Amino acid sequence: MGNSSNKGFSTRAIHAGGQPDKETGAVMPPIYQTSTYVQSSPGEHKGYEYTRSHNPTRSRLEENLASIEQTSYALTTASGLSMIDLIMHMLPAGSKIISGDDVYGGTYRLFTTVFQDRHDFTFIDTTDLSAVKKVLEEGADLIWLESPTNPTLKISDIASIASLAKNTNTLSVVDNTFMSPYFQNPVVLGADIAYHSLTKFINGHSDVVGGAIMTNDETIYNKLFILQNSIGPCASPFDSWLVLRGIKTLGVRMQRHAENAQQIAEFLEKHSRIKKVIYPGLKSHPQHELAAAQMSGFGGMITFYLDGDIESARKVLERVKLFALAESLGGVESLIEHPAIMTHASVPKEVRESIGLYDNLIRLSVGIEDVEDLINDLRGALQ
Ligand code: P1T
Repeated sequence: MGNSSNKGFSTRAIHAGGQPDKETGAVMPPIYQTSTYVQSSPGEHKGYEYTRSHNPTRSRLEENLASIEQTSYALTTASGLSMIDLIMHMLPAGSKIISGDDVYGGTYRLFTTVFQDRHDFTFIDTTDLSAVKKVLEEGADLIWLESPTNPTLKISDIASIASLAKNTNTLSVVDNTFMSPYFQNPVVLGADIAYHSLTKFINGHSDVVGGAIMTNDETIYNKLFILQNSIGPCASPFDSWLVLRGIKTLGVRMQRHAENAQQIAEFLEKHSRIKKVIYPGLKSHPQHELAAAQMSGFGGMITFYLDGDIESARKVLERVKLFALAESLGGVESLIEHPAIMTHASVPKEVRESIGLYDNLIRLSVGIEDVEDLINDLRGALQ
């Protein structure tokens, strides 16, 4: 990282891991698109043997990610879910895992299908501190928080939960995908691991699928590195390079995502066809004060309930022109989606409805286009 560790966020985002190439002076890092590395004698090499274990482009990305999340270590994988897979493999069989009850549908599916026979999962509302305290005191090996949650944007008190977890020897992991390291730093707040789907805001251009963890704990990093190398879901050199490039504009992108989302949330809150808008930056959000305290901005995600049924929701989703009807989030372009049919279809209907994920719920990933155009698009679709 050179001397950028004491610098501001965007300076670190642009420079960490970005030292000019020693051989050529290239200002942008080379894409080391190689699977293997020559050895001068068996076992004698320059630190690189095989790209599943190490790759210089990926090392630069990991150096950068640790810097922007303010941790000592970062490790990447080829998708967000494959990183969760490594974390679940890191725990001994029979571990007790507490998870927020409103997590990304794919995370829920991984917990309740692939790992349901290996570990013991309990899903709770992690916004309820006394409920969290109770389950932690009963004994747990890991607590998995998403804050804000996907898609109902519930905010959990990261510092308090991390401190309760420390007292009970429970590992705390925070899925920080929705905020990105620009607006929230879970490890600085006391959590053991910050987790990200790099696919979203960090890369920011909807052209890579990737995952990462950042931590100060060397033992956790080493265990996950061994699993990454043994199981093999490594991020490719080209994807690593694209994410490294995307991160350079993370600060300005997040500011614009949040400014646009605030205006759109306020527009929707006044609209007669909308029953309820959920956005952490609205005073009406149940954890608005907590959000303002632990995040430095409110992000680009908005969820709203239409005053209508699934058919009215379908019409809105079909009528938008600028918002693309698509899964995923966090790119520069605005996306709209229907969680019950799309991203959270793997969550059973009764579980979905118990957490407020009804058929009239629509999720927006607000991009960085001109906000007037986005508002006009929504106004037209809601007419
Ligand atoms: O898609 P992948 O990179 O494997 O990341 C999974 C993931 C993890 N955590 C959160 C909070 C996520 O939102 C996701 C992926 N989410 C979507 C694809 C979505 O549209 O919600």
